Amino acid sequence: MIKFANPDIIAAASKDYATKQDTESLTKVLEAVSTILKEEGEVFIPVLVEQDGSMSLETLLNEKRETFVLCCTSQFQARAAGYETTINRRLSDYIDMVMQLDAAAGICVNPGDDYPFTMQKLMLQALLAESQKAPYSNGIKLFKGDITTMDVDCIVNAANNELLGGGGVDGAIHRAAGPDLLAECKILMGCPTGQAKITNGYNLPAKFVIHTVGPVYNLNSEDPRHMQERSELGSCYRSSLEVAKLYHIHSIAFPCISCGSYGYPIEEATKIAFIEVVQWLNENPNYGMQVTFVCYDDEAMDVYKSIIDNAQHPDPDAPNFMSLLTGLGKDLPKQ
Ligand code: AR6
Repeated sequence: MIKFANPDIIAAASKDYATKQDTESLTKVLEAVSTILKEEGEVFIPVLVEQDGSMSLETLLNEKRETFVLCCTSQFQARAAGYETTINRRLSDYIDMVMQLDAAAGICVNPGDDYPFTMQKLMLQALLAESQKAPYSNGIKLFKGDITTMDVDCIVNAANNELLGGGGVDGAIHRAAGPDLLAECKILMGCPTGQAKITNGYNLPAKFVIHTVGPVYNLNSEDPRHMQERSELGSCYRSSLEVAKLYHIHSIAFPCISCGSYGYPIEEATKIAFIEVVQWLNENPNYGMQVTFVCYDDEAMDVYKSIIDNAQHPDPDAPNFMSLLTGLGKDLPKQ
């Protein structure tokens, strides 16, 4: 079960602000609102249902007789304020709607609480604009070291079909995340090769882990181009990025999938990783995804660096994948 921020974090921060009344605690309330906006959290909006079935928003007036539209961070808060009938809307849609109401000066969050919090339209507009701009631009970085230490939204695990842990990077991730990760993996019922499934990150600095299953490199394959493995490995990168996007993830770190026990030659695997990632970034130019390729040792790092170097200084006789990368290369890091 993936946990998202609960809108009640706004209520907790308002309470703190009500007692302290300082800039730091005010900033925390605004950060909480911003988090809920970005995570597309929902609020409960008290409404008045007329006899003819039409609905109007519940409001209150402040001492300056300005009108504030009400919303609550939970059903409990709505009831505490005496409102039985509520509708659920994403906080961002609700603020959008309030911005269109000329008569409204702003919103009042949790009017029945001991610590209601009001926000004028100007502040709402700023928060909305901030939440709508991509937190990152698209980009690719290299990092040498242990993926479990990375402070990113999500790390990718090179797992096996059972998703029940293993050696290599899989073992390292399970050790660092703690036993809750295995417990969550058990309910996922495995994962087909080339696909990806997401869990929480538990004790890891990363909030999420995306588990993908790379192909085992078949040395005895009758296909000298290993097309099946290529396509499955490419699919690992693509599926992981798609799952990440679904969960509003904006920074993701990949290990060298299949390049350990599964035996994929690192030069080939690295080309596929770059092609898939650069293509995905170009298909999602405004999403804002920071991708880090994590190399555990110098050998892997040298291979990744040489790909970037070749893409930026293309050899006229370069193989096809290089020209593809060169054409797409605006997201590659500067050497
Ligand atoms: N951080 C970053 N990269 C690492 C780390 C780490 N802590 N540890 C190893 N690597 P592998 P596979 C690199 O074998 O080939 C597992 O048992 C490593 O140097 O972990 O996809 C699973 O359960 C290599 O470059 O994954 C599966 O059964 C890369 O991670 C099977 O192995 C991948 O090596 C999957 O094999």
